[in-house]
Amino acid sequence: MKKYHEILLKESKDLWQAILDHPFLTLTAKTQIPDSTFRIWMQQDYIFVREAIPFMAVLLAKSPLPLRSNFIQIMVGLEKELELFRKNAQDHGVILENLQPAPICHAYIQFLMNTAYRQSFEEGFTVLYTAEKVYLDSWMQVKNNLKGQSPWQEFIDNWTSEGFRQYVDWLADTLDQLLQYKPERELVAIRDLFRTTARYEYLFWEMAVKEEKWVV
Ligand code: MP5
Repeated sequence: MKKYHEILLKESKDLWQAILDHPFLTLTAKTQIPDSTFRIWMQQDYIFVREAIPFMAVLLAKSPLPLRSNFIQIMVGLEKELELFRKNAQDHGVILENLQPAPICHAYIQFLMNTAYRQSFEEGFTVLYTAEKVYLDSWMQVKNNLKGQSPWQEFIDNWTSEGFRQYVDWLADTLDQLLQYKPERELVAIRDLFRTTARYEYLFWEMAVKEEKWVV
């Protein structure tokens, strides 16, 4: 079986390295990330995870029968993850009520929903795989370079757990199966979605570090 996920990753090596080298991750690993920066990420990622649930629901509606139960489990996992955000928000005095998505978070969510609603299941699944793979690799990068004790340890643990790694491995295998026998025309669209998703992921870290806001 052709390992499409490896081909996609190889083609975007430059972009992947830029994500892993992003100051948000290097500063978090050095425990030098300003609290204000991490809080912005937390608030925006809370919105992102919350809105990932309807994204998954649309994918579930389009999914082949054998994958339905996986999507149900994924959605339950997201609800638990929101709980992790709420607990840490309370511990660190971060407000999660009445949040507004910053421009990049807003655009990324629109992109997720648009892909899920308007494009094929395989295309939506590609976006899902890419986003989860970025989080696994990004937080592994933090974990592997961590100096001392992080105040944000629970987030590091969440996306570097054995369970999360197995989930991302499953996404990679399933993506490979879904893409077998696809015509070249569709693979072009898949490549484009993979890269666009990774680019949004880069900008998501950037948004937190630069404190990106709507201008007016
Ligand atoms: C994920 C996330 C991982 N939480 N935020 C962004 C911007 N990208 C990817 O998704 P999940 O569902 O939290 O594992």
